[in-house]
Amino acid sequence: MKAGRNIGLAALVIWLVCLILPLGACSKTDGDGSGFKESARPGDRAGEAEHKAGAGEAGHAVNHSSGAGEAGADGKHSAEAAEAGSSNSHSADAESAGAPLYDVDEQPSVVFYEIFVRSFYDSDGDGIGDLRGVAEKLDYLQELGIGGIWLMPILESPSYHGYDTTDYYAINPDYGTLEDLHNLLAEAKKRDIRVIMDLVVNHSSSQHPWFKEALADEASPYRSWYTFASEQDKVPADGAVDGNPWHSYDGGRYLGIFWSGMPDLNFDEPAVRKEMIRIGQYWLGQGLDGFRLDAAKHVYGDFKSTASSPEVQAANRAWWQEFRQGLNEVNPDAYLIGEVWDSASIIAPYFDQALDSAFHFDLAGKLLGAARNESDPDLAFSLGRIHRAYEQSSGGSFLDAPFLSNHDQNRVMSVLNGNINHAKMAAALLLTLPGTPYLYYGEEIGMKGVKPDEYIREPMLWYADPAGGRGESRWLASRHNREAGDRSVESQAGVEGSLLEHYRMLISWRNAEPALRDGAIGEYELKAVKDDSAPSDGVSEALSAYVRVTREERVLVVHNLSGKEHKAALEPSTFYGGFGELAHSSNPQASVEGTVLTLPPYSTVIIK
Ligand SMILES: [Ca+2]
Ligand SMILES: [Ca+2]
Repeated sequence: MKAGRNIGLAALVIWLVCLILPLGACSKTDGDGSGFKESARPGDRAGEAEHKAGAGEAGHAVNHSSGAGEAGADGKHSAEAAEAGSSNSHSADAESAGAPLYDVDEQPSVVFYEIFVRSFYDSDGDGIGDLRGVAEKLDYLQELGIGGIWLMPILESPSYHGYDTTDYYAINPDYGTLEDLHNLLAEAKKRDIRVIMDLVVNHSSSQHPWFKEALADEASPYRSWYTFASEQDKVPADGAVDGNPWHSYDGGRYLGIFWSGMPDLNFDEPAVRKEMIRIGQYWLGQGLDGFRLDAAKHVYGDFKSTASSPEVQAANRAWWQEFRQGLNEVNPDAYLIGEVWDSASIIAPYFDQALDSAFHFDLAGKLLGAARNESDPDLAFSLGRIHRAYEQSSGGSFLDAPFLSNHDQNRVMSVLNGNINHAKMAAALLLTLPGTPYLYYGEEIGMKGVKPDEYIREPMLWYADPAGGRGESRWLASRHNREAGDRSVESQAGVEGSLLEHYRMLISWRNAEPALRDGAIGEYELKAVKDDSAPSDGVSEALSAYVRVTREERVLVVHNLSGKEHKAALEPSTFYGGFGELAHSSNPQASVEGTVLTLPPYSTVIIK
């Protein structure tokens, strides 16, 4: 059932080359016979290839692609296969066998919400957000339509952010107790909200007893848990993260690629691997649903010159596979999402029996750029290509994880210069894509934030009054959101046209439409409107259209990213058939009359 399982070697090579080339190098607009225009994903390209080869019949393309898809990513093969009639799963066969209508790799999803606990909601009035506070705001998250929460680090740590752990078995007392976590997990479960937390295994805190012992005593069993060098040793100095990765102490140097306070753990030491698996098992045992794995590619990727080498990547993958296997003993359904801040070709191997999901960093910039430039990012083509790679690597079980920004990046509303229309369109793109979309707390109310890091992690604004109110965190004086005004939950909840209500609406569409929630992405070409009174010069670049498709259903998503009204003709797709029923619309002025779609400025529609 999986596309391209029998992919030809030549096609694989071309596909890999395309994957590492800059976007656009293999763009469908090239039309240069590279074969990529017809590269087959079930449900899109194959249908077109067939159509071109003259073998397509209306209503007959459904599920053809499995045959064409198996012929490989090389469109020429697909076309030949179709022309030769060798496509082996005609819809009639499929129907008689009770097979699905569309042969696609679904990505069952919920919308996740990233929370910096210190900034979210304070339950006990000490000014610091805490776990009881998160529990108190579960109703808010449920009303938003959220199905999962990612808690940034909650384990014991001396820093405000918590990415340097001093006790992997203890809750940070600022945030509460183990009982408070149990309470949060129980309340979340009642609302069908999953909870994962950050787990930081690449490094510990320099204050962790392991490291203190290793530093103090060269004979300590913990010495081999870290990496030491003498001042004279010749060691690579090109840290994978900016800055010198070696830190001097009075006995020599130690490796810490992020910061002197975060010494890297040595995963060639079997005791480290064993301990990290034990820690993962312990927290699953407490009821967590999985982990967000910090710095997943830096476990072995310590130096710039070697971090992307096949050897280092293979070592990373082997470690995460071992971790996954260990967790399976406690909960085979545990959800693992990794921070692999790299291109799709580096990410793909992590899906091989290791991670379930990985954040799509490249896509974040692309979505924000599309909203800002009011220009179609051609998502179906580029995502289709990447998802095929993930599908192969994972055997079909991967989940993409699109997002706009997170705790390491400037906030969406700042990147978009405060333009609420652009923020709405960025959200509309994000929330109509395959995979589990991740929101960053405060994004839904348009909070701003620019680095340094503290100031992209400012207290959540619950109240319109700049003086704040019960539960609002006071651990940091806001720099970018001081004047709450209309940038708060209180001022936007229930207010038509607010960013918060826009997010709620989009998530409610997603939760209501299986194709929008769980479907793969497919291409769809809008056509120019044929109208003698207004001779058309083609479809506007501001219109972005794609199909979302499960095995049983499909919907058409169309965005108008610009401030001008646009029209387009909806002609039946060879593969997906016709679309004509307006199921959801962000603007009541949007319409489908006959085959003519009219989209008001900055609007999104879902058409069946
Ligand atoms: Ca508190
Ligand atoms: Ca490392």
